[in-house]
Amino acid sequence: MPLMHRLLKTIGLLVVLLVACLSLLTGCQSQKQGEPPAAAGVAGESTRNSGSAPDMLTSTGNGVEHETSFTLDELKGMEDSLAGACYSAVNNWPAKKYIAGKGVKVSSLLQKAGIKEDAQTIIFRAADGYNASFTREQLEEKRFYFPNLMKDSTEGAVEVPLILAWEYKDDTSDLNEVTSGKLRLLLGQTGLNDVTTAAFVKGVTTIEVLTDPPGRWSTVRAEPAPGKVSPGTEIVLSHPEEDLVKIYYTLDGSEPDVNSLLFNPSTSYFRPELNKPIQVDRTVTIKAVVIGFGKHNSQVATLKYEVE
Ligand SMILES: Nc1nc2c(c(=O)[nH]1)N[C@H]1C(S)=C(S)[C@@H](COP(=O)(O)O)O[C@H]1N2
Ligand SMILES: [Mo]
Repeated sequence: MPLMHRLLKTIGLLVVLLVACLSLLTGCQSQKQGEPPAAAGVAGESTRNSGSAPDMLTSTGNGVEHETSFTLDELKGMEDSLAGACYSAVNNWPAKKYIAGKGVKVSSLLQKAGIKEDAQTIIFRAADGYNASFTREQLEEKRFYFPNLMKDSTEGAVEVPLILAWEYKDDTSDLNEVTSGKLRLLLGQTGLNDVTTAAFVKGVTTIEVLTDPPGRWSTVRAEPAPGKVSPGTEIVLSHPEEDLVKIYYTLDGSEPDVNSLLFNPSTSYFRPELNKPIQVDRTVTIKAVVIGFGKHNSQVATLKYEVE
């Protein structure tokens, strides 16, 4: 029956169109990892980036088989490697925010450059001299978008890839609002307390991949030193590079990690008053670890305070 046939075809087409429209409207959460981003935002680009030399992104260093350089247009053409996602982030103020962005997956770029098995340190360098350094583990570990970051809940967490984004927007979780800009590194959080914004390098020009060992953050310092203390003693944890690292600790004897209590939510130059001493009223063991981009986690310090 040709009429029936045509009717079914029309309905089928309508359904496809409807699904396409819906997926555009719902933005971030519906966009699957690895799915090429929709074309929204591309239109305004020629006016925003007019005149300047083509942006190049170079992957180099003794940790790759061959140096690779790509123009922005070449990056945009890597259809199998594109991704669009929302990112949750916490900064050193400390404030929380969302960033939506579209770009190319860092893992794909490193593959194209032939990242070596013994590559250990990856540095993202920007034109202004700013850079962010990662251990290989930090680059490859699972990172998430926490849609309920503002409610301090991990509910609905979505794993998101590291990308170099050419379209993005701060303070939104709506992928439809992104606009063109210089290549920016976007990454997810390993936990709700993971302070990541310093690693959101703007204007990335070079990815340097090195076989050099990244080293390990030194162990946390504690003042007063562990031992017998009077009730109400305030323990201050510190680190020689305290503005580059976060100190996480537990009071229940468990191993500290990025999901533990955060001793220094602020850097020393923002709101140091938020980095509160730990008051000890009864015998307690503080276990503390130092975590920061570019080096392996410190050894865990086990600090036992006996209250007499
Ligand atoms: N190229 C470059 N990228 C950079 C920085 C910088 O100084 N230069 N500052 C970083 C820091 S410390 C933060 S907190 C964020 C600030 O991003 P925002 O301006 O979008 O808030 O960018 C990061 N990326
Ligand atoms: Mo920052």
